[in-house]
Amino acid sequence: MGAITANEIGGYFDAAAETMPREQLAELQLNRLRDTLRNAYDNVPMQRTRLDALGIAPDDLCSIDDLKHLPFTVKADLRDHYPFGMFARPIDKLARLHASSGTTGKPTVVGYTQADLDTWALLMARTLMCAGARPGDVVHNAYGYGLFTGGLGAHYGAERLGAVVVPMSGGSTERQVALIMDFRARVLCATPSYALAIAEVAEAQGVDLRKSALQVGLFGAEPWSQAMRAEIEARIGLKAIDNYGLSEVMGPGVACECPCQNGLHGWEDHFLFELIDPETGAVRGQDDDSEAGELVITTLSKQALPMIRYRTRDITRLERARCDCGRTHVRILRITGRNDDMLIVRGVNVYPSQIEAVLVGLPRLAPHYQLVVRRDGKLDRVEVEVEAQPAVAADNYAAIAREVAHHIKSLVGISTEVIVKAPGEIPRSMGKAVRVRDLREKGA
Ligand code: DLL
Repeated sequence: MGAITANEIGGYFDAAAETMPREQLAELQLNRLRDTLRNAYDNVPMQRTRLDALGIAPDDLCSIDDLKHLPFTVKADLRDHYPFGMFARPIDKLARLHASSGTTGKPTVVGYTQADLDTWALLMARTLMCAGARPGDVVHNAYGYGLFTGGLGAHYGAERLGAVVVPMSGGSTERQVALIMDFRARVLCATPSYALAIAEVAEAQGVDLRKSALQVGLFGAEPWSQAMRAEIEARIGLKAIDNYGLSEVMGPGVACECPCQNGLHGWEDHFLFELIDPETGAVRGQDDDSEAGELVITTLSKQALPMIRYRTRDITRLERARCDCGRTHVRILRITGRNDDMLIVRGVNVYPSQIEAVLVGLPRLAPHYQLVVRRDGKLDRVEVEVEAQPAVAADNYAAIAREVAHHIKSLVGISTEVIVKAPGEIPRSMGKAVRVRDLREKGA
């Protein structure tokens, strides 16, 4: 893509908020944090019990720095108080519920008042504009609609921006390609893995998406590497923008890159971001932001589900220097992965995205892969299944596999068994891609 134009950078949805001087932002945050704590204390029995046990009253809060004395909230708290026990409003005061798929145990349920939905739409409109979308754009929304927050989150944000939203959801990929072309979509919202699946189907149909009207892609909901970004940008011919969020604190619209693509602006007038040491829970000071840690988020404006120091399990770094786009909010650097997805292979900690960074872009491989984790006695063993490009003869698969294993060993530092598969053999995702098949529990 070409150089960043002034128009791309200069587009603020909410200039006063996005470029607010830091001192003013700090004052706003403290006031909102007090209100949030009061809301949680008065209306969520579990939060009141926790704060009482620590001898903390909402009015004790003197500065944002006091945040570190507040207790963490974790995913298990939502499960333990399933379905509505963490809500600060009675169910008849809510306007919507969303829930995680809950692969293990009960799903986590999140609720919104109408005011929460309005804030969400506003922040998602801000996010879309930050990414480069503009009022009047056709926004092709391929995030899944339903209990997942991606589809409806992007939908209402696009409407609030004044864009024209095409509510596609995931699936019917051939139809997606046809409508992107026919409706002249300028913006594509999807998980990065699904964007790639759309590109692949388009190529198989002989459609060149690089000649479509698409210019901006808002991709998120799963970890993806810089290599994957380059691949998507080259194949679809758009600027691939990373956006981050999670249902427990809202959904998409928590943080988004601007066209500078150097970190995701976290909307600090509505959320507080901290980094902690995932082992000890100790807060990293602002001087240690360059060291990776677990992201902890506190909501500042949510009514139905105020979240105090929610441990996201997401590993990242923070950048506080001001961005060239003029926004003053902290930048969250690319999420390396989730703490739960970290593999420990012979003592080496590895995230799937590090392996992705090696695989994607290798000339004879397609950017589709899965990691299979097994246990050999006490040691974890990782098999890397990756697809060959269609032009590669099957006779070469074994030699390519040896070469790729060598690359992974030298760049990531772990020994893996690489299995090169024929085109189409790795399952394609319509939403969040399954990158790891963990067979350890099953004793395989
Ligand atoms: O994935 C919300 C979302 C929808 C974000 C659409 C962006 C776009 P959950 O299903 O609750 O919510 O999953 C949240 O997904 O804790 C991260 O582990 C991961 N995740 C989300 N965005 C990114 C990203 C939505 N840009 C969980 N990079 C989070 C890496 C991401 N991981």
